[in-house]
Amino acid sequence: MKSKSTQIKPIVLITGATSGIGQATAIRLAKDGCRLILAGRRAVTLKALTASLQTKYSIECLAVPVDVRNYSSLKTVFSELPEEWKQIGVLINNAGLAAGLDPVHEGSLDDWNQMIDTNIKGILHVTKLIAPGMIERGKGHIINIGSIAGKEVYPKGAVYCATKFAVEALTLGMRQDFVPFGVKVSSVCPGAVETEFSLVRFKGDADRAGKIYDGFQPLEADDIADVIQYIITRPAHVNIQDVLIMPAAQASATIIHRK
Ligand code: NDP
Ligand code: 8X3
Repeated sequence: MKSKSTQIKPIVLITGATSGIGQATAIRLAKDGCRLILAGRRAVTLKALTASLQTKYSIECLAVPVDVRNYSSLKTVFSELPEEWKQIGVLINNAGLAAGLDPVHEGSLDDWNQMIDTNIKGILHVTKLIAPGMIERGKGHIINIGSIAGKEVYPKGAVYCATKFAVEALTLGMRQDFVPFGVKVSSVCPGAVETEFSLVRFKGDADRAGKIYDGFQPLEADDIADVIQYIITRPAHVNIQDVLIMPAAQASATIIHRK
């Protein structure tokens, strides 16, 4: 039977491509022959990934070492892209993090600023720079990585959850703003995925991070890459608006069945 998926090979910009979901998505889309722009702060990791994807999959791939919190450096980097890289067809707003797990009265201002500036303002910064080209061309797709934490709040996670609730609102708002211009907007909202996420949240405490995934099988970054690939290969008239994807053993933000 003929597949209904669209065989497009767009230029795809992935933020947060140095690890986890972003990296898995880069690999998945490289296998599909997409041209990739990979962004993240760790320049060495980014360049190594870019080189390996170019060699392994014979694709064109550009490393863009940048911090999504810094609007002016993003503006410079994207305005200086070589002409042949400017027509970005798909933007995957994935860069994000949780910092700390504390009740609000014990939370750290630095953690709050980092989460708010990365998870909310980072998406806005990148979208503000990339969406106008899509609008001008009447075509494009933006995928925001939300979370179960953007649908349910859990104890000690108020600020991280607030940033992911904001991602939910931004996705809906962008969808409304961009629908007249033929630009699709989707969100993918995972439950627990085993990546560097918990190690970052607990500031390098590997024991504490590992315990998050004890006794059940979490999602893998590849599971999320699968969903992203599915979303961006739908026919032009289809927009997958929101996907909530959970480990089989996780029923809600707080209910995980551990053996
Ligand atoms: P990882 O920690 O493995 O990856 C996070 C990525 O974000 C890294 O590539 C990191 O790159 C990048 N990043 C963080 N801060 C910045 C910044 N200021 N500027 C640019 N890049 C940045 O975690 P995940 O892959 O799990 O996380 C990806 C997304 O998925 C996040 O938005 C997260 O909130 C979300 N998510 C994760 C879940 C999970 O359980 N793991 C579940 C639900 C959602 P670098 O350090 O090089 O800058
Ligand atoms: C990441 C999932 O539940 O740790 O967004 O917040 S959770």
